[in-house]
Amino acid sequence: KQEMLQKKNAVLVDGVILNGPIMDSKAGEKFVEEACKIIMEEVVQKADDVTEKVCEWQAPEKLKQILDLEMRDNGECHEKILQLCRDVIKYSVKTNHPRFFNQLYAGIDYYSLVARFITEALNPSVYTYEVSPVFLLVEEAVIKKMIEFIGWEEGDGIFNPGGSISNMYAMNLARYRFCPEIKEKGLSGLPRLVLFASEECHYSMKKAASFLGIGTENVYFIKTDERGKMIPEELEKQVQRARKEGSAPFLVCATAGTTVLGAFDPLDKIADICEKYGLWLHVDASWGGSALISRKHCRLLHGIHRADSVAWNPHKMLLAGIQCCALLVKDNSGLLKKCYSAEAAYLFQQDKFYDVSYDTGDKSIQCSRRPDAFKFWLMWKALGTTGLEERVNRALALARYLVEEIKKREGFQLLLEPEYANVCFWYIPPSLRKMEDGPEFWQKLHQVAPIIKERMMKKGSMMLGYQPHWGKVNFFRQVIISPQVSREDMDFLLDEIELLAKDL
Ligand code: ABU
Repeated sequence: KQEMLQKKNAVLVDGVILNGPIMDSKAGEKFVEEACKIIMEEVVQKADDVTEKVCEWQAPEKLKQILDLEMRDNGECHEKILQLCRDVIKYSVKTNHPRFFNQLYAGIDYYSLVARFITEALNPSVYTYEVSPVFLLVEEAVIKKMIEFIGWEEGDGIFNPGGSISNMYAMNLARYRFCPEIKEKGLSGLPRLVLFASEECHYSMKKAASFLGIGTENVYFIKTDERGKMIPEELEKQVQRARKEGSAPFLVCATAGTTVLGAFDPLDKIADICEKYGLWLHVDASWGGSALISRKHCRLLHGIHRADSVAWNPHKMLLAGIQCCALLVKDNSGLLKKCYSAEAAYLFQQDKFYDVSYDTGDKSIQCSRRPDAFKFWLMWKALGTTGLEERVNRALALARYLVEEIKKREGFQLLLEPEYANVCFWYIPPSLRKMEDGPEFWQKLHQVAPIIKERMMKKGSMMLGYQPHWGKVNFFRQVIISPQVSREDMDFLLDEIELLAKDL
């Protein structure tokens, strides 16, 4: 400050020197360089190393102490901050580890990772062409290609922060088509709107119905068959019931790849019913949409071209990096924009010097929006469609391998033959194997998966999820996604469960 004051042109306002920047760019650049080195060594280079731990479990109170979470009046030196970065990495779950099977995402894709580094560094917001020329064109190109895979001749779309948001967009869009005056007039005067989704649908349907003022009681859940698929005859019965009640059915949400069982609803038959009753058909293909890329497995989504909207998350099976979620809409007459636009004059001026149809941000309910399509685009450019297809085919082949191994091993019991990459099974430990089938057996089995899960996390050897589901006691859900995963990891998974549960 003294140095600056001695310079003859120092300008002070309210005691603040305004000459020159207040950031030390050189020190900042060095910090970024060193932090990138840590990211390379501790995250990227360890991503395929099975000798590393998947997680370094600590109870919350202990982790709070380790991390020194308090933010103080004075900043701390770079050395300390770099150590914090190392600690953050150490105690975070390594979702890119070949033995992370816990969620519907896993693994590392190097191209999408670099795309994320680029966008983090550039810090764009995707609303107008003037601030995001590249990312807007990329989004348009990606949406066009996804639409081709759905089988529509034309369409529209927008990337959103999560499949739940895409589902909410679709619900609101369907309602807007049903009663366009809602945008200005609001909810008063509307009939009781009813939508339909299967019992196995994602919980975002309830959230969206609640958030949009439709009400969770007006989501009619449709019975599923033993494989978790919506039963079309049950759907038709419920549509007729809603009509008899004097309410207004407007939307069917089918699921392509349910969260727990990985089931695909029969889209063609559901589309027949939607056509018959004039209902919007939305397909939540957040998880299963990526099967469209595979010539071998795209039949799972047979009939999807008849949908009015589709939610598809390339961050799941295709590893595009969280979050990468598109809502795709068959309508190409501007419905999306009509429904969502608010025409802010400070962003979407109509007298700009370029073609303002590229200012697509007003199709979104967001203002600031991340360039999520870019990571998918860079990865797609690098791998080609055949590279993406290979990923899907391999993940599903590994799932088949695991299923066959489960069938061979004593103590493992498959819940059902999977259609996709969710392999659901019970592990029956030695002490329960001779027990008679009955309430006591199931009550005891219910306690097994949580114990094994605790042990695997405390050891850090792997992570997979468990849950009870529709009257079925806790079972494991193994999800296979990452191209870093191999047959050996499938064998390890089964061996490790046996090892962790040998005294149970
Ligand atoms: N949107 C569903 C994600 C939850 C899961 O990974 O199971």
